[in-house]
Amino acid sequence: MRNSSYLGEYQLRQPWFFSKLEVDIGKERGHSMAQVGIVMGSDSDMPVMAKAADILEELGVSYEMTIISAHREPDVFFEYAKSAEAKGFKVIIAGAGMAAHLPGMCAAIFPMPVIGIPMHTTSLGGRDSLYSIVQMPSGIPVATVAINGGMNAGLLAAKILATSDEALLARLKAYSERMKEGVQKKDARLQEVGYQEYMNGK
Ligand code: RP5
Repeated sequence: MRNSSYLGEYQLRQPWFFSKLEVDIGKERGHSMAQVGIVMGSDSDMPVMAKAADILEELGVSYEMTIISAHREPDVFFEYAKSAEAKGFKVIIAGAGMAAHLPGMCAAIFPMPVIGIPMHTTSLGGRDSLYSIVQMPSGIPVATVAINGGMNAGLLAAKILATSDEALLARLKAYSERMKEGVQKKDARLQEVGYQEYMNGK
């Protein structure tokens, strides 16, 4: 079973006026609520946001993925942000590009951590998104990852949750160990064959 919410994986376009009802139905059926809300400003952000979902799946963290444009549908956005705590989210990962207000506005409303992912853009190379997300005023923090940093956003969300979840912490440590072994394997091959054959074999 995948770890997305019981309402279905890669949940696109959620009618938020149903969300309270869904939370109640979920509780009655004994389903666990998604711990992480993944929200993006457009489906053009999906390839980057999918990387956050992928690592959460690998680590066994439940999430719910949604497309909501803070600019094009502000009413839907406000409903999402206002109901996020009641839905059981502990962290929101919000990705957006250009004048990227979605993460900051999530942080203005949602009382728990918000992680922002600035999207790469064609006109300004993602600096527009980065500055829009990282330059938050005092009092409203957004933990901003690198431009297109979907995977690190997912990992950071898992690490936040791991502060109160020992099993998840163990899975994160095992993940780090696998990463280390991967690098060591590469170096062992480099030492064995030299850089020229290493490059040819890639
Ligand atoms: C932002 O505008 C989205 O997050 C996206 O990165 C950018 C462009 O959106 P589309 O025109 O591709 O829908 O709100």
